[in-house]
Amino acid sequence: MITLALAGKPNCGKSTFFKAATMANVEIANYPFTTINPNFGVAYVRSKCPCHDLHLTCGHCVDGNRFVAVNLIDVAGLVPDAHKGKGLGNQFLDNLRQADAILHIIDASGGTDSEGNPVGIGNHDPEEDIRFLIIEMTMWVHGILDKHWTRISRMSQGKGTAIQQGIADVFTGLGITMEDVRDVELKLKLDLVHATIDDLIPLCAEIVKISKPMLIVGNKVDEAPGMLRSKLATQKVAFASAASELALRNAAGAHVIRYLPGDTEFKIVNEVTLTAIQKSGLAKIAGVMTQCKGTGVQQAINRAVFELLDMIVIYPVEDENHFCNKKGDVLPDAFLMRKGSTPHDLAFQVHTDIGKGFLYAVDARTKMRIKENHLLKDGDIIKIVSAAK
Ligand SMILES: Nc1nc2c(ncn2[C@@H]2O[C@H](COP(=O)(O)OP(=O)(O)O)[C@@H](O)[C@H]2O)c(=O)[nH]1
Ligand SMILES: [Mg+2]
Repeated sequence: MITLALAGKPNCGKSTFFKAATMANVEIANYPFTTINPNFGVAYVRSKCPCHDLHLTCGHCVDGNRFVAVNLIDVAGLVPDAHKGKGLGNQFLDNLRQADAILHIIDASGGTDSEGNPVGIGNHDPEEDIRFLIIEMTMWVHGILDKHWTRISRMSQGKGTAIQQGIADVFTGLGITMEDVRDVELKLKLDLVHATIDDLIPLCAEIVKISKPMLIVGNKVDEAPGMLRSKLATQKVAFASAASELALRNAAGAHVIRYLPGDTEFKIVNEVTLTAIQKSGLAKIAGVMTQCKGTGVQQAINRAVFELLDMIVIYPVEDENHFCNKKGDVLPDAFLMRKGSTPHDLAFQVHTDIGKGFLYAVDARTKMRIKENHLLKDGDIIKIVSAAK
C-alpha cells in the first residue's frame, strides 16, 4: 500500500490534518478502517467508481465515489537542525524513510515561528519553512553518505561506474539506482572521483527530490492573510484548512450535514437543530470552501497520489461479463498502480502465483483480450487469466 507522510514544524496542523484524513465519517465507515496507532493511520484517495457509468450497483462506493486506502503517517514535529539530532531528530527522518511521498504541511497564516511558537498571524514567512525542510532532508541524506564516502571513493578508485554504484548502494532503501546517480552527476556537472564529501551536498538534494516527491500544503488557509496566500500560490502550494475538514467530518458523522471528503460544499441536513454558534462556524467553513474549492485535505491527498506519484486506479474482476468476483460481488477491489503498469503487473499485485502463471487479460468493458505489455488506464476493469488457481 502507498504511504504518505505528513511532515512539518510543530503546530502547523499535522495532527489535525491526520485526524481529519484518517477519520471515516459514517458513510465511509463501512470500509476497512483502522487507526493503527496515533501516528499511523489509513486515509483514502477519492476517485470515480466505474459502477455509475456502467449502471451497476456496487457496495463499495458512496454515490459513485470510490475511496481507496493509503497509509498516512503523522511524522514527529521537525525543528531546525533535526539532522543533528535536535528535537526528535532521527525519529522524524526514520518515519520519512517509509514514505512514498511527503505532504509538507506549512502554516500559511504565518502565525508560528520556525520552531512552532505562536507569533501572531502574518509574523512569520512560511516560505522559510519550505526551504528548511528541504535542507534538513538534504543534510540527513548527506550524513548517511558521509558515513560511507571514504570507503566508496577509496574502493572505486575511478573504475568505470563503481563510484555511482557505490552511492546508489547506500540509498537502495530510498529507491535510488546507479542510473539516477549518473543522471544527477551529469546534470550537476559533478566530478565524483575527485569530490570531497562537502561537494556532494547538491547531489544529496537531488537524491531527496528523486526519492521523496513532495507536495506543499498551506494549512490554516482560513486565517492566511491575502498577501501570504498570493506569495505561496506562486510556489504551487496546495491550500487547506485541516481544522475545517475535521469539523465537517465530525458534523457529517453526527448527521448534521451531508458531506463527503473532497466535496466542494456541504448541505445542512436540518437547519433548525443547529445552534447559533454551529451555524456561524459552518458559515465560516463554507466561505473557506468557496475560495479554495473545498477544504483542501482530500484534494491534497489526491494530488499526492495521482499527480506526484502518478498513480491510477484499476479494478480487477474474475467475471468480465458481470464485473464481479466469483461470489457476485461487483467491482470488489480497487488497486492503486503506477501509470505505465501492465496487466502482468496487475496479476502480480493480485497474487504472486497469479502473476507467475499469467496467460492473458481481458478488458471487461470491451471484452477484448489485451496483451501482457498493454498499458493500463485509470478506471480499467480487468480480468486476469492465469494458469495458477
Ligand atoms: N485556523 C486553523 N487552525 C488550525 C488548522 N489546523 C490546525 N490548527 C490549529 O493549529 C494548532 C496546532 O495543530 P496540530 O494539529 O496539533 O499541529 P501539529 O503540531 O503540526 O501536529 C492547533 O491549535 C490547531 O487547532 C486550520 O486549518 N486552521
Ligand atoms: Mg502533532
